[in-house]
Amino acid sequence: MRTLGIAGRIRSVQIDILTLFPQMFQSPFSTGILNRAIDQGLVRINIHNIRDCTHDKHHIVDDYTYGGGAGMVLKPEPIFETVESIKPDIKEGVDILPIILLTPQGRPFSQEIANELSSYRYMILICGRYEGVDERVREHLVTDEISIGDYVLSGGDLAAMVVVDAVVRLLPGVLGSKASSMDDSYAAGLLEYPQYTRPAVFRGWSVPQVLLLGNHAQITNWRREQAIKRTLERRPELIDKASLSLGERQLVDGLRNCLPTPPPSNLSLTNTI
Ligand code: 6GU
Repeated sequence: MRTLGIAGRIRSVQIDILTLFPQMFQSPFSTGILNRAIDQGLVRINIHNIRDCTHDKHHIVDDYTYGGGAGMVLKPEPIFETVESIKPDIKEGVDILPIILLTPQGRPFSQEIANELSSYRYMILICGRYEGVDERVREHLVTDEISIGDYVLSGGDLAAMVVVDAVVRLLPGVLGSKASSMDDSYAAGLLEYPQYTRPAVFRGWSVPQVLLLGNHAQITNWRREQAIKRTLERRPELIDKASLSLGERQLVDGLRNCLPTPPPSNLSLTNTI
């Protein structure tokens, strides 16, 4: 589904987030680009406290794990009920509504998944917690599971914020055209080239001459070459998937032959400054 309506008018996107810690979302969603996107009505974000859909006196959301073992498990009822309370709000596309569980067991989040999600008008994000969520939520409620990397967080909340940030900045009208065209270079699968601002000489360190001469073709070439070199040095696994011209492929082959062998990964955090 496209987010652009008839005559290219921008339609807003609605994201509903289920969490046990609604207060965590306040600051990230009230600053910067996300805040502006919300103010401009380009995205509507509703935060739901899962605890509000409990019916017992103590508002219990978790329970012991069947079969024994450490850690509590999120109960299914409040999660199902919260999602069911949101659905009537969603007029069209309820049949293709993504309901995403944020969990370390999910598929690894990427720019590609952010692009894919940015084409939906509605989505529901469920923040799991690392001890676990009742498996029936996975089996009978969610349509997708996402992880933001191979490390363990105490809950899916921070992961949901990461996903929302990456998706919202792709929505039409959220970034100015300048910033979004910069994104194209990332979409090409390369790391960003080095950037400089004034002064031209800082503590004796000069900005590369090519950037000061104003020859735009040369600057474009230099930046592209720097982006390729940097990607090859830091993320060689990205290079094969990047969209490169024939000439650029030849440059890569040349660089591969003269690059020093990378240090063992346990040394890669040290630098030479
Ligand atoms: Cl989505 N949740 C948790 N708890 N830990 C994570 C994660 C998600 N992604 C990476 N680590």
